Amino acid sequence: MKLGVITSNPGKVEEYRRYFERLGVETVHMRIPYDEIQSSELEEVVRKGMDELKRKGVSDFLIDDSGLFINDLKGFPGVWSAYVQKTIGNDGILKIMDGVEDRSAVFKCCIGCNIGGRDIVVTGVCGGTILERSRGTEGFGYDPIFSHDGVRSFAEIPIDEKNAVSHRGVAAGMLTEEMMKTFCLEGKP
Ligand code: ITT
Repeated sequence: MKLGVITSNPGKVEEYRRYFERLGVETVHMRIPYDEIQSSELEEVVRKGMDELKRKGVSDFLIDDSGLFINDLKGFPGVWSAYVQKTIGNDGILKIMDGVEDRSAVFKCCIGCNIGGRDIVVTGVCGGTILERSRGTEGFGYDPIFSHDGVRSFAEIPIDEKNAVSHRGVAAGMLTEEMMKTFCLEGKP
């Protein structure tokens, strides 16, 4: 089975490749542009993106819209995570969070997958905290400032460990379960 991973983010591609290879699902990176509408819901962005890609004749693919939701900032940067990462970046977030006591945050990942003519949309979450300073060189985006265990940042752990606990790994597990239910695939999520 082959699944196109449609994204501009090579970090996501590698996480999906590592997740799905042990299940015997081959992932292929595809760069097909689609509109990411402005919405307060990740799932709406994903569903609109899937519709556009299907209209273009693309099939057997997944797309992913993710975001970091910081509780003290009322969910900011949330659906604006890509823009905020490109503009103020992790240093900007650390500045805003300077002196803030409640450092809890949630990463969310909504995956939309079109496979065998069927659409599956799932959302995975991972709770954690915003660290006081950037740490680590692995991963991408907000990984250096987010910790799921309060000790190490996502940029300090190997991909397989991140996949085992992350929003994307949780969503990929939900997707795999749905795929197995639908197509009786062998293996475990
Ligand atoms: P595509 O939309 O092309 O897939 P993107 O990087 O813009 O790529 P998102 O909109 O889903 O992806 O991501 C919003 C931001 O959140 C962006 O800056 C990402 O780098 C960041 N992000 C997403 N998942 C992340 C993760 O697992 N770890 C750290 N940062 C992440």
